[in-house]
Amino acid sequence: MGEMSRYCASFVSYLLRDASGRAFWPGLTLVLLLAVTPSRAPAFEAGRLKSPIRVNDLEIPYRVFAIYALPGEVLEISPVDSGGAQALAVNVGAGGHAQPSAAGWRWQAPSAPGITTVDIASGADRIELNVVVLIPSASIVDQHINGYRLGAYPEKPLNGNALYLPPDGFIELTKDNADLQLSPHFTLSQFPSKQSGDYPKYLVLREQLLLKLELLLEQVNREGIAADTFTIMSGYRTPYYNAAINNVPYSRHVFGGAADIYLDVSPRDDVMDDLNRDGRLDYRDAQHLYEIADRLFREPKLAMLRGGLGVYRSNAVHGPFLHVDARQQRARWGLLP
Ligand SMILES: [Ca+2]
Ligand SMILES: [Ca+2]
Repeated sequence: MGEMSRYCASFVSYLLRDASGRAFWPGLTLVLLLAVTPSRAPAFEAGRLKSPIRVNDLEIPYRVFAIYALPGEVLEISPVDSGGAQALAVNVGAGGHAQPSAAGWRWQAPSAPGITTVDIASGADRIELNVVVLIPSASIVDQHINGYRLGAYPEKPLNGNALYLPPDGFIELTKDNADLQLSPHFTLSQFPSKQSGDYPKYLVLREQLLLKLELLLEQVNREGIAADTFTIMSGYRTPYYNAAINNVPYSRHVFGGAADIYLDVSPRDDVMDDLNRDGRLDYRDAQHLYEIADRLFREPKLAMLRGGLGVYRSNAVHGPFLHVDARQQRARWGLLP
């Protein structure tokens, strides 16, 4: 027995017996209480602002968030509650410029691709806005950017919907920026296409997808499942990789608007946890996640994020998972409960 366990054993024995060696009931009660009190995971911290800010049309309720801009693009940054430019103090970030506008600030992105952090103070809130300045699509040569294979986007958008237009620009993912925080609980490293190939990698992401994932993660925690992120089994897919796995060309994954996710905390073993606590790991656990998501995105105030949800069972190469996407219209498919 080690020094520490000897000490613990004699401490327990001291609590259980009084000086004359008889049972000591208050001590026994204390030992029992310590034994049955579950150890608590730290409470989930959603990372929300007291008052959200708006960047163009996007409402951002988080203290850290990434948005995407082309070189030199101008963004309108304003408080959601009134107050205009006076309500926000904007530290423009390397290479950025800002000037007051009617609603808040007009911020102009640097002319070179890269990442610049705009620090914004709004009352007692501090917001870290990570602006990723994209590599313009004009850099695509023969379906590659900088040697990374993209493949070809469909030439015409699906049903004329602008959400299905080829991207204007791409995020450059390097070893150095992989830990970039996209939102309070997700980093850039979780989203690239799963194809082989070294850094730099290139991808696109839609801000609405990160808003959806954050809202769902918060709700999952509210319903008693402690988790600080989802595992992103598949986030962005290049058209090349998407075709290689025989998926439909207009998949939301190739437009950066979809993620196939599962929750893997206990045990952390690269597959979904037994979320419905029936002692089995199967598609019903993906259905459990679906039910939380579907209930959440039915809320009228989240109508903009109702989008797509699909439930998938396990197969030879993956466990059960939930597909989440940020298309505009509601779509539900797969093994629905
Ligand atoms: Ca697991
Ligand atoms: Ca289960």
